[in-house]
Amino acid sequence: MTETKKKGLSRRTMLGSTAVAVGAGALAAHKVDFINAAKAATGKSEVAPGDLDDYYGFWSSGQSGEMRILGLPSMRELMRVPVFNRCSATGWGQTNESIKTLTENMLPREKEFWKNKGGFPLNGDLHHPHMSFTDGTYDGRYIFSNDKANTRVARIRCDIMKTDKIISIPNASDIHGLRPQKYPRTGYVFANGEHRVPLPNDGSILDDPDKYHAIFTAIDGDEMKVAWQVIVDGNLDNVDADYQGKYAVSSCYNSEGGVTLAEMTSSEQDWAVVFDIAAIEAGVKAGDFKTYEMDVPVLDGRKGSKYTRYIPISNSPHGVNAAPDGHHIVINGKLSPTVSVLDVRKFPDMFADKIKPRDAVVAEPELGLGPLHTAFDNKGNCYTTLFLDSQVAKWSMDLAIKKFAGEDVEPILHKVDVQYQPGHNHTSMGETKNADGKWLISLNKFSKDRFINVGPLKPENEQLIDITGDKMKVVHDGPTFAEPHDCIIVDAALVNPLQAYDRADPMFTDLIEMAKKDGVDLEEAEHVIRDGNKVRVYMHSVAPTFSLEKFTVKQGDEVTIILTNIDDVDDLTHGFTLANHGIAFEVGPQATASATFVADAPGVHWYYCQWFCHALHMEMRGRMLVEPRAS
Ligand code: RUQ
Ligand code: CUA
Repeated sequence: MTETKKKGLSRRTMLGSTAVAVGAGALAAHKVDFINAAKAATGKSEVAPGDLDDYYGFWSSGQSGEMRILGLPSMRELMRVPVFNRCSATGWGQTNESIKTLTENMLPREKEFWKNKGGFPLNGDLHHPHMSFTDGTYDGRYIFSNDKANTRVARIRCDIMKTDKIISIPNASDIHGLRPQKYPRTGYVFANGEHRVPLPNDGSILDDPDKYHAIFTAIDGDEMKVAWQVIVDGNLDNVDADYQGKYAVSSCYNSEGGVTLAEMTSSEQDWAVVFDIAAIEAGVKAGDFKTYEMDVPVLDGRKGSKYTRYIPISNSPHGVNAAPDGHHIVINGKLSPTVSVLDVRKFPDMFADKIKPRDAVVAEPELGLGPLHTAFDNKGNCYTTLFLDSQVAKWSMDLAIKKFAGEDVEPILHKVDVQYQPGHNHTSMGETKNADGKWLISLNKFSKDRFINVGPLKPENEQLIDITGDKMKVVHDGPTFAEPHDCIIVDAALVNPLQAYDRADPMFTDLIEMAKKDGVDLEEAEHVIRDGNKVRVYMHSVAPTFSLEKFTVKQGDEVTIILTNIDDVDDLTHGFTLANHGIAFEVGPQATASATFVADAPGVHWYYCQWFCHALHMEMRGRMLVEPRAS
């Protein structure tokens, strides 16, 4: 573990042993109960108060724009990580540091577009959170996720569970499917531009859908820069990568090239598109591309291209899921009751034109109505959500392949009812080579009658299913707010977040630079620096005080508050709320955060700490005195 974690005094210990000394007695008695409570003799999914979960669940939140962290198997919601949304609690979208993350990689046209609309989009539609991989399994570095609403991809650091990069994807429209490269490492993050738009989309082409394109993007996950893009036929939906690091596969609907629902679903046949990564990289090297926005190489991967192959699949396939056996990729039929299984070992021959694309299909079991996504255990079994049937089907990969080859066998092993209409599902470690076959989550789009009525807008329902036996067993209902499309379930041992920030964290680099120029040391800070009508107020927090009890500015000054939390105890977060100015942000132990505003209103304005930190938390406050403008 890190230095900080070792040296940091545990707040649990602090509250348990030295509570009186820090004046938090009442708080302590309450919290001590949590320590090492004996495991109650309950069902496997129940985690007794004080006991810890075995897995981290990283949950998307759809149109809420954030990522959520759950503990499994308890299904307790542990944290919300703001990404594409604004967050009133943490100040995400308001601190200078978060605004930098939200805006630094916008495209020039977006900067122009958002200039008079607050500077950046306030919403997001986060569908697919996936962890970075090394050698086919999770490595605990990052979570990557898409924003379908504003064509962006974000990266969340797993050491601090904060978003550190957001990039806009040029040339594409509405990033939907997203998956990291599994081998040798991430590496690339593959992102599907779902909707077809003109290229360039600058108004020169409008109601001429024949000239619209969907774009497949490979992002360099270390640099968070677009590496290359490929034009495809049809609309891209979901994507996954193989376990060899050679191919990515996307589901691709609307082979018709239509723009209305009737047009898009008229053909009986769509595709899985396979991208040959080495061939594309060679194409980039050889200069076989055009550029549109941002000098990103855009290769032509439409039908007939050497960079892609189009495998015919029944109408409108949806989820793409690589099995932990390393060889099979399942394409989920959606409008067809079947899933199609591709064998990646056939891809080299397919690209060499020795076999037809369709020959890469090695199984196509009929599972039920509306197959959307498939998850896997460690015994060769697959679990597919059936949206229309409101069921999960468990089936055997091996038997499905045998049946496709003509043997008289039944691949479906069991079906379980879920409540209701599942979209994604996910097994513990199931998108890695270390699938462990313990838990399955079914993310159901409707909860209907499962909970007491909360008005016309209902929660969704996420069900935990025990898959250790022959038959699946639903063991828990978990209501959620809009709209966890997708999740991953990660062995808790692989994720090791810090207890406090490292003062050398790159997040603070700009602030350290600024303080240096002002001749201020952030940790010692109690300084008000005037620079024309710009005022920089440096202070620190140590429970239960701010180092500045008051500061004075003039009406009309542009004020920047720079707050450093010098407390070094875990779970000792402070906050800064400036009353009647819309300013509020979190500052974690050993962190610095800043926010800038104009002091327009003469008078006395209190600032206070809004994160409960101490028995005297309510007293942690100070005054901003604003002198009226001389008239
Ligand atoms: S997709 S319900 Cu946005 Cu993940 Cu399949
Ligand atoms: Cu500091 Cu509450």
